[in-house]
Amino acid sequence: MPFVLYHRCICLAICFSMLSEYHILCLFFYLPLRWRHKCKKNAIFAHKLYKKNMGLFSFFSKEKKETLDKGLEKTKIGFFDKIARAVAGRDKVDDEVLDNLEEVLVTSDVGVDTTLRIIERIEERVARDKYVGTSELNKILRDEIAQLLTENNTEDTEGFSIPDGKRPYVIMVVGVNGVGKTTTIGKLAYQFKQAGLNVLLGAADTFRAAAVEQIVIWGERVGVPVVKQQMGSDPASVAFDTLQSAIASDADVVLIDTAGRLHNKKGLMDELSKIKRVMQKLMPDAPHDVMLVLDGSTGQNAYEQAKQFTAATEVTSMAVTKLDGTAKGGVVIGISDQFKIPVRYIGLGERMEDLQPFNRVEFVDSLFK
Ligand SMILES: Nc1nc2c(ncn2[C@@H]2O[C@H](COP(=O)(O)OP(=O)(O)OP(=O)(O)O)[C@@H](O)[C@H]2O)c(=O)[nH]1
Ligand SMILES: [Mg+2]
Repeated sequence: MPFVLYHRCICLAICFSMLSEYHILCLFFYLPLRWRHKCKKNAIFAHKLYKKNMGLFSFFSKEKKETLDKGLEKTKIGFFDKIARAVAGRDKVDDEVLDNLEEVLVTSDVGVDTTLRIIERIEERVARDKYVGTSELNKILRDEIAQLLTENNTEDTEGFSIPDGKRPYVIMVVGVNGVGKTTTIGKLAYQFKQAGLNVLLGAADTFRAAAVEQIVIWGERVGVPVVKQQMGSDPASVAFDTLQSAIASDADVVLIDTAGRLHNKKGLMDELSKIKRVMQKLMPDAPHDVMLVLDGSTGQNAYEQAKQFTAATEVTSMAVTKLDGTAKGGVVIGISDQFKIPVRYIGLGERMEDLQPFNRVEFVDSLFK
């Protein structure tokens, strides 16, 4: 044993032999106290960290809310203008006000069926409460629309998580030309990446050279790899390559871009089936989500597209884009009410941050704020 160590051991033994029972008792209590103090310090640190993160979280949700409010501004202005005109000079919600309100909802692209359901609910409420003043109409409308939408059996999803055993999770994005498919893919890739997921994009719109370029630019912007082939190559082959590469690289999510197509073009609709079949050779349950993108600024057209596209091919979710810059945002209410397929996302601008999970209560709140 080296001398220094030997010396220290001797000193420690002497010190210990000099300790009274009192000292040993103190040590016995002091150590746990010190340990508690350390734990407490850790707890304070953890609390501070939590508060800091909550601060960050509320900052993000505040920013999200602002984007939603701003994106729905035009719809809101148009809607309230019409409501103000519908109730002008009247104190009480009566048959005439309800007739006017029906017209307001239909002309705000809410859709006839959903409008009738909303009016029916308000009629019931007016009959129940006997006297309903027009000043309360906005609040009642907000309540009834929110209630109507949340009665649907699909749940709002805040964020995204990969279901068990579905990794890589494959989302194939479909829709007619120019509705915002590629842009939505870019925004989704951004969101997934922010959430810490490994994302891979497949440039299966091989119809135009610019389409491949566009998704490559999104990939660079977001920092996500893109699998591509030359323009004119088989989209199914690109999808196959993408999924193969995702499996090999242990990716979490795959987003497949497809060319815009009309529901009645049989050849093009068959191409979608082929893309699915080919991917299923690698992963029998792929694609896990077929997302239909609809351009909200086309109002009732978007609704018709949803009807026709969902009848022509299997669609499992929807995204409604371009709600900013349009007064036709009410269409989301009709689509969300009328279709069993959930609206998962809404597009509120061209920036990568401008896509939000569709939360029905938040949407209606923002509309009536
Ligand atoms: N203001 C606004 N513009 C959007 C939104 N989403 C997409 N766009 C714009 O809509 C245009 C068409 O978007 P794309 O993503 O190219 O549409 P696409 O469906 O991929 O088009 P094709 O591939 O030609 O069928 C682009 O100029 C986008 O910037 C949105 O939420 N708000
Ligand atoms: Mg595109």
